[in-house]
Amino acid sequence: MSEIEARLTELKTQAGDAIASAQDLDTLEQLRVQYLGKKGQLSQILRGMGKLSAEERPRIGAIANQIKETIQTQLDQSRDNLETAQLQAQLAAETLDVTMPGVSRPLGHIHPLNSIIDRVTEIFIGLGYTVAEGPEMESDYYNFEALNTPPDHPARDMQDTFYLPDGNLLRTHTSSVQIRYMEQHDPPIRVIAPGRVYRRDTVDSTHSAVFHQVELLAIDQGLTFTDLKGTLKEFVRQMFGEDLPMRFRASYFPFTEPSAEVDVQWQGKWLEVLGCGMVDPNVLKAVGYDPETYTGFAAGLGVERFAMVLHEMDDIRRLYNSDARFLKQF
Ligand code: 2NM
Repeated sequence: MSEIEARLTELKTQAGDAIASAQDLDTLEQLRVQYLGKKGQLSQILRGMGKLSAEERPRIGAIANQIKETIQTQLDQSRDNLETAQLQAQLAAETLDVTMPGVSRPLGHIHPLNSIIDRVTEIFIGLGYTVAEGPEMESDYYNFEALNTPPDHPARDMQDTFYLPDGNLLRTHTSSVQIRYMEQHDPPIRVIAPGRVYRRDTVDSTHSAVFHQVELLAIDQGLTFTDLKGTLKEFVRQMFGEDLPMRFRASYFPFTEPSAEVDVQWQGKWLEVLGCGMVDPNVLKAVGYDPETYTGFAAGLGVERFAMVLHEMDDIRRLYNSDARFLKQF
């Protein structure tokens, strides 16, 4: 074996060992330059080829080429392996545990009372009504006097109404809003007044000193009790999703004449759901409407009562406890 052939064989062994033990891509690149680079060891050995005889030169050339290819193949393979290992290591380091419970960010929830108010409001907006609001602290005038409620009426009693030290009071119904609205608008009007109202009731499973009402009012020429019945019938149909049997029982409110209470037959039972009537001429006069020209009807419903009936709740106080486990059901 010629000296050059021995050096080539030695190079092949050395390169193979070095490449096999390379641990990273940078080392591998250094080895490539060291062995196969322009000034690398293989080139250096081949520079001595000039001294070879004409017969030896092709044979040694072939061996050199083969060694070059072998080293190149080893470099390629090692690079593949190292790249794969690097990727595996990166993936392992970045692993996400997709079974880990997430951080829960619960959404807020519409309170069942507000969702009833929203539904009632939507129905009356569909019937052409406007929504009006007014103060919860009211004067005696808007809460009682303008509503034809005589000074000796039991509702005006200290026992039934929260009076404030300055002579004002907490409104006992949203009819006060209707009075304010009528003062500001000429007929015809159609308006609803949803809101919070106050009464000095002893709290139990069906009573609360603070509760919510929606009252409706329509004033126009020629409105009759039949218009009232038709309006309430359509409201009940939309609210309960079907035509339920209804009955009107004669009743009394200071601000309506005649007055009635409305019962609806729901799941076999008669439930009282509304109070209503034709607006008393004295109320129309109080806001400057001519009762000879205009008539109107009004009705009021208790929001808590609707919530309890529709959701089969047994205790009104659940609506005020702010226990999300209960409230989020509705
Ligand atoms: C009810 C029952 C009957 C009512 C009357 C008025 C007003 F302002 F026009 F006089 N607003 N709401 C009314 C009538 C309310 O609630 C049970």
